[in-house]
Amino acid sequence: MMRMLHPVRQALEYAASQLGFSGVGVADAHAAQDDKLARFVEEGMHADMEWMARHLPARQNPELVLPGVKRVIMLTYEYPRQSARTASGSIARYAQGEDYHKLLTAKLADLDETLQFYGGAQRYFTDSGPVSERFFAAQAGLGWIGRNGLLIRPGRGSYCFLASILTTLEIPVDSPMPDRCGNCHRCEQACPTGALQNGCCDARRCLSYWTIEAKSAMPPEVAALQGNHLYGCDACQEACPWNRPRAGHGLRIDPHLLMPAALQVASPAVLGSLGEAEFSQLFAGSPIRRIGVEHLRRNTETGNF
Ligand code: B12
Ligand code: SF4
Ligand code: SF4
Repeated sequence: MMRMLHPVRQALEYAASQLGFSGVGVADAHAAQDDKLARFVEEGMHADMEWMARHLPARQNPELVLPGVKRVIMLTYEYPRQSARTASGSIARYAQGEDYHKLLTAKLADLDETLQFYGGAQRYFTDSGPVSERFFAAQAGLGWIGRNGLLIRPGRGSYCFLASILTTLEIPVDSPMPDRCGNCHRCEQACPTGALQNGCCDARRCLSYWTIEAKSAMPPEVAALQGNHLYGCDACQEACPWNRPRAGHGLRIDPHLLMPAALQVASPAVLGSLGEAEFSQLFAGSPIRRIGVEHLRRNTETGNF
């Protein structure tokens, strides 16, 4: 029997796929959230990302973000699966090409227009908004949250961005799927710094935090474990059997997200000696530009390439 789609859902799915999104799910904006995020902040696992404490009330109550909100539409967008290990050391897959914040925000604006046509008021975000994206993606049936803390999709794995649209439209919701990590603990075992515990990543130990977000210098005990991680870390994703080589086969990867040749050949020594102007030129349009030349230099000094 043919599945009858709600008209807004049908329009949304069509527009999202035209824009290159690989998945769409809908969650109840008022779905009960647990206290993991509050505990994360209380215990100081957010390190110096003080905006996480500021965002807490809004994350726990989407009504504060968009009055009258009914649904959170969650979207996935694929990023390259192949390793971004180059002469430069290891760069997290998501960050090898253009900045996804800009790329996806423009696409979300298009989807907002589609939803306005149906009478909806929307707010949309990717990463930087006060929305628990992994929680809502799991609620929207797009996957489950693995022991590495990431959203994992059967057959597709975790190499994707998440984006969210809060809407006042009452679209039918999807159902969450069961956790399929089973007895596997490979991500925890593969984490170079032991940052993963009880399905949560403690930013105070995470290389992604220290090489991207941290304002202060990496402590020596973490630096000793940095290895060749120049920017971000994918170790807990690389270890995951759901990211096996054929996962996501046939899914389109946006060419804007691939690493430019100039970065492929730059060694850590070269990157560590860049001046402001050269840094801005090499990383124009890249998410790496946000950390600034000083932080990149620090990463080249503490790592082992
Ligand atoms: C802060 C942040 C970080 C910090 C802190 C990491 C962390 N512990 O979350 C740092 C800088 C370290 C980081 C690193 C990375 N990040 Co980050 N990060 C975020 C951000 C902005 C907030 C995450 C957050 O609030 N964490 C705190 C935890 C406690 O809350 P949570 O994520 O909402 O997840 C909890 C709940 O969902 C709850 N939960 C789980 N299941 C269930 C079920 C039910 C029923 C309930 C009630 C609750 C519940 O438990 C979860 C885990 O504790 C999100 C974007 C966003 N706005 O959500 C991106 C985001 C999570 N990051 C992302 C990525 C890609 C990464 C990296 C892989 C980047 C890299 N390669 O270097 C690493 C991976 C590290 C890891 N294993 O988590 C993606 C994840 C995509 C995906 N497939 O899941 C996101 C969604 C950004 C995006 N828009 O694409 N990140
Ligand atoms: S990103 Fe790296 S350091 Fe952070 S939890 Fe994953 S494996 Fe550990
Ligand atoms: S490595 Fe294993 S435990 Fe970790 S997220 Fe993947 S399936 Fe789950």
